[in-house]
Amino acid sequence: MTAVFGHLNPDTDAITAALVYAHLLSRQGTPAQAYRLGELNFETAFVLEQAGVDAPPLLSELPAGSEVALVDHNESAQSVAGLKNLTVTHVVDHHKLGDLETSQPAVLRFEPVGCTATILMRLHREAGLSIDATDARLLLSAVLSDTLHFRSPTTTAADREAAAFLAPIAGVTDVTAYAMQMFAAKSDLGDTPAEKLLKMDYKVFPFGAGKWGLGVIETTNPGYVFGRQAELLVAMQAEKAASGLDGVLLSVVDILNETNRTLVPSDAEAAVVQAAFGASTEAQVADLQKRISRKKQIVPALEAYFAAHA
Ligand SMILES: [Mn+2]
Repeated sequence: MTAVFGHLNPDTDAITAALVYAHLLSRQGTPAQAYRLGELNFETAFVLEQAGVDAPPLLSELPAGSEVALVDHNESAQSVAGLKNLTVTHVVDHHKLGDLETSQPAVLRFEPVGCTATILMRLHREAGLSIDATDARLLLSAVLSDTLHFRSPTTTAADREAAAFLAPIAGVTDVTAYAMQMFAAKSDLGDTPAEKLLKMDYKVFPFGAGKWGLGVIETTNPGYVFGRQAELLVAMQAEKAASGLDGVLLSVVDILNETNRTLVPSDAEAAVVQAAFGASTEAQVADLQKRISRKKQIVPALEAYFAAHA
């Protein structure tokens, strides 16, 4: 049984891609089981409830040599502990290639599109396989989530085509209204502890000789998040110390206005932010303006900075 999973601190794409790819692999003769590497965020919980689908089980540890399929990630820092001891048989991803190593030839499908779901839709069509209403809803939800309803600069024509193809199969007649429901669910953060808010959409990247943690909170209600700024900065400092990181940033992305104001816990990060983005930090907040994509706008600028200062 191949274990299929998306990245740590999973988002909607990571969860739905695992579910749909496990289903596709099984239909193609490779028995597979979807897993998750963390708690569902509020948007993903809403999506699964709407689709009438249970969350995949939490993956803790796999015996060495177990066959795994990675979706929506490929870097070991974002994957299950001990990935190097597992047999990666498949990767379907839309992120930059990181430190991926395989012990055997593997099926690799990478495309520079806005969402893993877009690639999964193509895999079905290339195989001549239909997509049922449930899988179509899961995939559509992931497209809307990852592209922020086509607002993100990561959005491609292929993502728009995928959504247009999937919506009627999913029975979603008003895609905009459904996207707004998803974003409302995502923004309803209640009394979630600050440490959890930081980690909800959080990835660790190797930069230069060190590692940085980059969190994002995509919300229609940034005022709520900034109301908790002091707690979040404390949580960021604590995570930096606990995980031995060189820097931590938390970007608060206003989905509707397409802006990014980023929390900066110390002068060390502020100096890098100034150099990499030309943005000054005032009262521990840097205005990164229209840079709303971690993948396309935040990580490349930081990589370029660290490459130049190695
Ligand atoms: Mn994704």
